[in-house]
Amino acid sequence: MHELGRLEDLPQDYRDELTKLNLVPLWPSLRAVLPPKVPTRKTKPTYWAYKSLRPLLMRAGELTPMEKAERRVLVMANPGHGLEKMQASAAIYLGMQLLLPGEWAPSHRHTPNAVRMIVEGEGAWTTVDGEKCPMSRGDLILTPTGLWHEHGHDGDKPVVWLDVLDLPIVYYTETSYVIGGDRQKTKPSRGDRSWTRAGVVPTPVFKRNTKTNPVLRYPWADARAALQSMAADDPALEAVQVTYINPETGGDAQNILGFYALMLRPGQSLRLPARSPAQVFHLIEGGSDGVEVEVEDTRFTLSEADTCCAPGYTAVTLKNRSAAAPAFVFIADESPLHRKLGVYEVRD
Ligand code: 1HN
Repeated sequence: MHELGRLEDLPQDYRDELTKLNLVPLWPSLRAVLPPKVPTRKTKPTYWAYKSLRPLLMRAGELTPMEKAERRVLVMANPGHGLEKMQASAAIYLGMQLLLPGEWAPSHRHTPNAVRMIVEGEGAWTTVDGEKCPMSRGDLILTPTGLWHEHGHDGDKPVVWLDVLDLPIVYYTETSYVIGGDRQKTKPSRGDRSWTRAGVVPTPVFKRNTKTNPVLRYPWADARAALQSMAADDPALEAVQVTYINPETGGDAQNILGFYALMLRPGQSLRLPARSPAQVFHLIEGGSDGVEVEVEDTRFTLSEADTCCAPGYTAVTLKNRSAAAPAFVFIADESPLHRKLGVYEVRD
């Protein structure tokens, strides 16, 4: 592709006239917005060590009371986008949230979709749309768009979770807003009781709901058990992975971001082919040596509770450095969004 004319090639009076009329010549910027073959990605491979982040989060617990925070979160920002943008990738927001014993994060609802991956502690809960969801390490709790949610904590030690939201893309489309509310009345669990045992549901069969995902909490014990039986049943299976789905539709659990749990066998190395969506990796459980993540010429070693991200259109290789123990990785990506936009690609 040949070089196009530059802005500087145009006479100043012409450029001034265009600016006055809110006009811009396309050709000086065409290659920037439409680069050949591979998109320009601001998303840089970035790593957040829990060991470094945790003390700062605990300090936030001393420095800022809940009334002054509403949500006490340290945002995990990708420097490629600029830290102030609070983005891990084009569509993914990541943050670590702290709730101390007895604290309460007030009820609100908003347009971005959120999930929480519980990292540490017991005794906290999130009430989503009136359903009280207990939080334990590795559980995935959904707060889909528009649903009321609040967090509380009846335990005696700090609770920390990873928030994953589609906030950047919702904000970009100028559709991001929040509504504050009162403490929710809790109702008996719906999704949790109705859906965690595959193939059987309470009698009489509850009302079908094809609009929203009926599952709000995916217990880690169940996802982990599924991975272990998959690995045991088929020793030749390379990618021992489950997708968090909406059981009503069989589709993704959420509209914009996709969520998965991957088991790496002891010593296993797994190459994930280059695909268009950016991805986030969070180590739920690993052996003592951690999981190595290789993204082009960048390499991170994830210890338990560490998180990293990779841009789209790049292959990622994961290696479980433990020869003795399996490793369990939580993955979030932009696949549902890319499929809906029609831009989803696997490159190799
Ligand atoms: C939010 O509502 C929560 O409810 C956490 O815990 C993080 C980041 C941006 C916007 C809304 C929560 C958030 C958030």
